[in-house]
Amino acid sequence: MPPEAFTDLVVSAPKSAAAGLTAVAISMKHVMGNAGLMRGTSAMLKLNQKGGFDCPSCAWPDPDDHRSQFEFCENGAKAIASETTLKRVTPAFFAEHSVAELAGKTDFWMDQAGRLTHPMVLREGDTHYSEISWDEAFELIAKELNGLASPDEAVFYTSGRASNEAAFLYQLFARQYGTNNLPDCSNMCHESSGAAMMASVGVGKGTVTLQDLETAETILIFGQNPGTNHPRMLTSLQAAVEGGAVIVGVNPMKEAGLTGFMHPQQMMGMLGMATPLAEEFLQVRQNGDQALLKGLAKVLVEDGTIDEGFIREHTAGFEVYREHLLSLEWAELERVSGIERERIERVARQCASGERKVVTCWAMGLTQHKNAVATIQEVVNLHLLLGAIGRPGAGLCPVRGHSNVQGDRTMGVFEKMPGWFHDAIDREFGFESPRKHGWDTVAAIEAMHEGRGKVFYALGGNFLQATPDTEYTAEALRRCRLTVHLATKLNRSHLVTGKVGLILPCLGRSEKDRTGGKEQFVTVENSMSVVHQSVGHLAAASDTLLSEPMIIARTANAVLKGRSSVPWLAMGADYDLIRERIARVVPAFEDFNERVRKPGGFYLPNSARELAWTTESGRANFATHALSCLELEEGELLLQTLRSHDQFNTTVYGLDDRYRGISNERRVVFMNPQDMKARGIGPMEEVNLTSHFEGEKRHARHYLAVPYDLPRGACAGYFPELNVLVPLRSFADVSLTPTSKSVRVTIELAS
Ligand SMILES: Nc1nc2c(c(=O)[nH]1)N[C@H]1C(S)=C(S)[C@@H](COP(=O)(O)OP(=O)(O)OC[C@H]3O[C@@H](n4cnc5c(=O)[nH]c(N)nc54)[C@H](O)[C@@H]3O)O[C@H]1N2
Ligand SMILES: Nc1nc2c(c(=O)[nH]1)N[C@H]1C(S)=C(S)[C@@H](COP(=O)(O)OP(=O)(O)OC[C@H]3O[C@@H](n4cnc5c(=O)[nH]c(N)nc54)[C@H](O)[C@@H]3O)O[C@H]1N2
Ligand SMILES: [Mo]
Repeated sequence: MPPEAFTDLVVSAPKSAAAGLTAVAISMKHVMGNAGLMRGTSAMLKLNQKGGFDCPSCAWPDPDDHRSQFEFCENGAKAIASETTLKRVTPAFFAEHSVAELAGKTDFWMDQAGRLTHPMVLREGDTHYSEISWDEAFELIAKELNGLASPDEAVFYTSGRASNEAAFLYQLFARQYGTNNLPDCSNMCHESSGAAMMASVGVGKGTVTLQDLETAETILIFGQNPGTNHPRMLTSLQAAVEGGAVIVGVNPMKEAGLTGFMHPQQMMGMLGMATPLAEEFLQVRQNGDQALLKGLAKVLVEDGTIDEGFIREHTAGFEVYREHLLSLEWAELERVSGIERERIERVARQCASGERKVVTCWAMGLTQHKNAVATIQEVVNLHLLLGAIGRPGAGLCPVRGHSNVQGDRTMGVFEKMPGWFHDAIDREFGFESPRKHGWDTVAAIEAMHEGRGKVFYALGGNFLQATPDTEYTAEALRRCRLTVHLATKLNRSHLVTGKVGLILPCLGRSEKDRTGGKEQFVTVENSMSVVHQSVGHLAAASDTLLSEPMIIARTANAVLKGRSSVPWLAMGADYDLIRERIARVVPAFEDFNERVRKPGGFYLPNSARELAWTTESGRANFATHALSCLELEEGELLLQTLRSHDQFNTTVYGLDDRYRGISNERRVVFMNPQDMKARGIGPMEEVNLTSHFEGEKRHARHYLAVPYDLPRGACAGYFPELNVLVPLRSFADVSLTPTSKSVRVTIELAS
């Protein structure tokens, strides 16, 4: 596990606005520092442009028509800098550093080491990785996979950066090999949103476009930190504010990106003036959103400002929901949400004002709790009461994380795809895919720990660091016969291997892909269901790299030799052939090759947006759940694990969290000053954290306590380090998403 040394914390006042000139300076520093002047500039100018490549950072969409020359943000720049770095992790690097030595380095150090260049193997008993040829690597995988007693002993993980083409080939390979064990990062991310929305409105994706957001009258932002994680969203929020929208931020932390925004490309931003954003900021209690949402809905019902026509025509379950709302006590809603009735009434009346053009955005602050699905269904309930769905300027906006996490699902990366999808691939490829549901992330970890999962193959990501219960997951991976990682950069998952470990290095998004001797492009789907091209322009980091589709195709070809009629190698060498198959299997992808070549790509249809309800009831469902909130025991605090400004998930770009006033340290825990006082903890004093779950205790030692404006009982620290505290079996009802934002902890002074 990473070292526990401090790196010299400097704390200053948190910022009240995001972006501005500092952001421009910092983007340039990251890109130029890492990639060199020419490589860096040419990468940035192609970013998110038609004919350029899709930013490998977040999934926020690009404007349909008015792209500026700089369609990127500070954190996109950091992602590009990290990928286009001139440093290399070569066979010589691995000869110099043993695996044990590498495991003692920080995640930040590993990212700084540079790009992986050669396929590498760590054989049983070896202390160092050594080079292996591509052919030999594929043969090794084939031998292990074909030696398993059942295909269900293999696990195929996907991280959300994989292209549609790679994802489609990958799930096809796993299914023809014979398993649905396809866990993905979505299991830890927006699974709760998908599960909630599918049951309520029949689709698991957002129903709005950028245009809707920019023309909304009210925008509710729950549990999201756009200034850091979706900075380009701030441009749309600013446009909405200029059009008269009221923004309501709901968050236990006063995030800079919610309270103000300085646009770096505009003079006002240069001068350091912020456009005020959240007009109403509700500092909700940690996990208190469900109560707040019920309060908003109760006001609408009691005021009689609901859309009765919409409810009659489109919905089911209203009466039961109405009775439930009327039975709730205000005192209880105020206590659980931490927000006074008067403010809840004010926001509800804002939502009901004008043409009721309301957009609700949310991210991990809602999805990673035990009652996440119920809470998100409460968001949907609110929109159904207002009729605020499927109308211009109104709708649901789960803001996705990884740049193609939504597309990966569309392509069938899911442990439980519906029957029609299986029928379609069976018909297209002439085999019978398994129908038994596979393992999601949590189930896969348990299976590997118990010896039921024996081979682990990862299409990108950093499974060990991203998943809960780091020690337990590490042991699960060590018990495998083989672990395989398709990756661009070295990470900790590569250092905790099965008996044999393989690293297969691949091309990044920013790079020219000349697989099969021709210029290839890939496609992605953003958070608003636009499918478009991504074309890399830089020279490959190394001549030895293969593309993701080619690595998957060659894996499949080696494993399924003689057992498959799928033309793996031909598809791996020509992505048009993959897209032809996608067009025949995945709905709404007809003429994919032709349509995706049009600049800007195309929108996928969304039935809820069309007011067509593909639910069991054939209507949009009000979901009625009892009021719930995680109640703490005496002395406990509720810890959330979140992202700093200098990281992309488990990739750490730097040690600052600028907007929260933190410099040069990640080992911090943000606490309410009174909670600190009650424990005799002074500012910046060293503390130990213990998490509590069903009698089990987990520990994180040597953190510095930073007093912060948080509700009583809430505290916060950074993922991935604090994943050691997240219990594997603490997950959301229905979606099984780990409860990374609801960890019961006690904190005491380190002695
Ligand atoms: N630069 C950068 N961009 C990224 C990422 C990155 O790591 N770096 N990650 C990408 C990915 S995969 C994802 S999923 C997204 C994540 O984007 P976010 O969801 O914005 O990420 P988190 O840092 O987890 O922040 C969660 C927010 O929810 C708030 N919160 C926590 N608990 C609660 C609660 O109980 N109620 C409410 N209302 N709020 C709460 C936190 O205070 C914080 O503001 O970003 C994507 N974009
Ligand atoms: N405690 C806690 N845990 C969390 C979260 C949290 O908020 N709190 N958030 C969860 C969320 S929302 C998510 S999405 C997951 C993220 O989980 P993952 O997706 O598994 O993790 P990442 O850090 O995004 O993966 C980074 C690695 O991907 C590889 N990579 C980068 N680019 C490419 C590429 O183009 N191709 C390939 N093949 N590999 C590439 C690099 O080797 C890099 O080290 O973590 C989850 N875990
Ligand atoms: Mo995510």
